[in-house]
Order: sequence, then C-alpha cells, then structure tokens
Amino acid sequence: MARRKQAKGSEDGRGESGGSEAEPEDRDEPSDGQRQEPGGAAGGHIAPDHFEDAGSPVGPESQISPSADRLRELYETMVLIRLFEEETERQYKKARIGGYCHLSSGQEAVAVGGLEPLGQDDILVSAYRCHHLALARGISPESVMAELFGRADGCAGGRGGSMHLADPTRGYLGGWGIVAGHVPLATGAAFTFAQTDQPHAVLCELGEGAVNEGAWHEALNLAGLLQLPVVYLVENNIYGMGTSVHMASAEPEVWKRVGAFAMHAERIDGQDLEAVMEASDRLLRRAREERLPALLECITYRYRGHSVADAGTAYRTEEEIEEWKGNDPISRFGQILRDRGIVESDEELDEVRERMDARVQEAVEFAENADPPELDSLARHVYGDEHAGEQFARMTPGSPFGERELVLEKELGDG
Ligand SMILES: Cc1ncc(C[n+]2csc(CCOP(=O)(O)OP(=O)(O)O)c2C)c(N)n1
Ligand SMILES: [Mg+2]
Repeated sequence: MARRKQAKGSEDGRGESGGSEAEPEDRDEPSDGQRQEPGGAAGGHIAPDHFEDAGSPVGPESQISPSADRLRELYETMVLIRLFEEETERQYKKARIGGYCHLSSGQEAVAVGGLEPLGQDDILVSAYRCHHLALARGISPESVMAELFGRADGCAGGRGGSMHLADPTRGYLGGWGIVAGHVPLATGAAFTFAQTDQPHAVLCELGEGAVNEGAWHEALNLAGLLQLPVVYLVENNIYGMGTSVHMASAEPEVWKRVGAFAMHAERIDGQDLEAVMEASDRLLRRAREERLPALLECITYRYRGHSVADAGTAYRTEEEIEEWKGNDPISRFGQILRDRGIVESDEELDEVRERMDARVQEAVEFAENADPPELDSLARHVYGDEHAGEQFARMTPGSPFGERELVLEKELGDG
C-alpha cells in the first residue's frame, strides 16, 4: 500500500523537521519554529498539512489485503462509530449517561485501521477515549451503550462506564482513566507473552499527552530493553485537553521520543484508514514474529471537545476544526470505495448511514431497557470478594475506609 506523501512544512514552519529519521540538528535546534505560543497555534491554527509521514517502514511486508466486502465492512464500522458518538452526546445531555464522556469523532480510521490486524489472541489496552476502540474490536453497540448507561449487560457489567470499557473475552483489557497509567499494564501483558513464549502481541493505544508521563518512559524503557511484543499506537489528535502538543512537548514530534528506548517508530496519516491498517499489520507481525516493540504515531483530530463538557473552541479556531473536517477519514475512505467501484453510488453510502443509524437506535433501546447491576453486588470486584461485605459494612458517607470507627470513635472518643 502506498505511503502518503504530504505537502511539506507550513506557513509558520512547523512540520519541517519530519524526515525519514531524526536529524541530529533537529534535536540541537531550539524548536521555536515548532512550538505554539500560548493563546493559539503560533497565532494561527494547526492544519492537516503541518504533518508529514516520518520514519522508515520496517518489518515483514504487511499481508493484510481485505476483500471488497471487508473494505465495505470497515467503512460501515467507521460510520457506526461516528453515529454512535453523536447519539452518545445526545444521551449524555439527557443525563442518561453519567461520569465523564470522551468522544472520538474524527478518529475513526485509527481505531478501525489500527485494530483490523489484531488477532483473536492479541491484546488491546487503551486510554479512556475508547468507545471507537471497543466498537472496532467487535464489541456490540448494545453492549457498549449499555455500559455507558451503567447497566449490567454492559461490556464491563455496568461498572466501568465510558472511560473503562473492557471485554477480556475479546482480549480488550480496558479503557483506563489515568493518563499513561495503562502503558505499564500493556507492557506487562507483552512481558507475559514473552515469558510464556506465546506468539501474540499487545496493541497499546494512548494519546499524545501520555508521552510526557513518567509511566510511559518507564514502560517503554522496559519494552525496549526486554524486546517485548508490543506496538504503542499513539492517537495524536494534537491536543491533551486544551493544550496542543506543540505547547506541551519539548519535542513535539512524538515518534522521535522513542529514540531513548532503542525502539523503532513511524508517523503516519491517521486519517488514512489503509495507511494505518498497513503499518499496524506490519508492526504487529514484527512484534509477534521478531519480538520487537515499536511505536506508531497516527496524526488525527477530534472534532468535539476534550469531553462532552468542553465546547472545544476556546483553544483552537473554528477554521482549524473545519480544515480537519475537510480531511475527514470517513469521507476519504468513502471516496476510495467509489473510485475503485467497490461502492457504485452515493446512494449506497447513504444506505450504509441509514443502516448504521438504525443499529445505534437499537443499541439505545437495548440500553434503556437493560437492568442496572443488583445492589447487593455493589462490592463485587472492588475488594477481595470474601472481605467485601465486611469492608462495606464499615463504610459511612465521608469515611469510606472506616475512618469514623478507627479515628473518630476510637482515637478521639467522638460519636
Ligand atoms: C496522570 C493524569 N494526569 C492528568 C489527568 C487529567 N487528564 C485527563 S485527560 C488529559 C489529557 C490527555 O491527553 P491525550 O493523552 O492527548 O489524550 P486525548 O484526550 O487527546 O485522547 C488529562 C491531562 C489524568 N487523567 N491523569
Ligand atoms: Mg490528545
């Protein structure tokens, strides 16, 4: 599959340094030209052509070659995700979904392309922006929506919610809310595969914001040192909450950050489904067959705010958002299907949308009618099950660990 060649550079010079390998002079130069000034992207916006592919492809040839039917299904899954997220926002605003809720509209190609090469026995671990990943892993929309509604039929039994989707039966070990907190867990899973000589790999999804956390550095150091079968799939959507990667990272080119860990890295266009699928397949095969870790940085964009509570317009311009919508992964792939004659008319694409919309409505109906978990199962999975009842019996509001009994009553003699 052809790798994208994008227009190099940009008006303010960001993106100039993305060559095939990190140039030493890039490291020495103060990255003024790449850094965003507070209050805006160097007084402008961050357009798709600020980024170009980088890092030389390595590993065994990708063997992924989906049939026309499969390509149509991948398109359908992207449409399903987009419509699912739009409905999720509506349901959240009706207060049917509690807790935090992070949408992935705009990032569909990374999830669908990145996960397509995952085998049944491979493992996926991710950050909290994970609805798209769960759906791409094949968890049903009913199961995901029920989880968002906190219902027992949800993929995590109604206990996880939006940020903690999980389905161990499909090798999805979650959705994790602490930025980079899951990276050591994913690396540990890869360590298990290596120690027990299993020919599988781990795909660890994370945001670009996670690479400034200590846990990321510690985990990648071990993956590089022990040569673990893990691919770190970075969804670089340019922002961590309201801070752009250019404002947060001394070296904003995330793929270069692995230089310290003797690990291969590449950066690709995350809005190009086939490019993501090809690179993910190649690096996962390399992880399984050669036991080598890698990082795959996918440049993408989230259309909505950081979470449903964020309008997403205080730290970026409308112009920027519109520009990225002009590079939409679903429209791009739909056009490819049309150009190749896999889809014969625009009406066929509209029909996919209608069908996926009906799928989402079914999911909402299912979630609405599903039961919440039994009250007396509240303590399950929190403490060792045999001590849960005792632990919970000691709790009172404001002293969840029995502080009232231990401190106030015993120590202070207070009632
Ligand atoms: C250790 C830690 N620090 C801060 C936060 C608060 N926080 C939640 S999401 C987020 C931004 C993360 O951005 P990124 O990794 O790029 O992921 P994205 O939200 O863009 O998908 C921050 C700082 C957190 N959850 N965990
Ligand atoms: Mg981000």
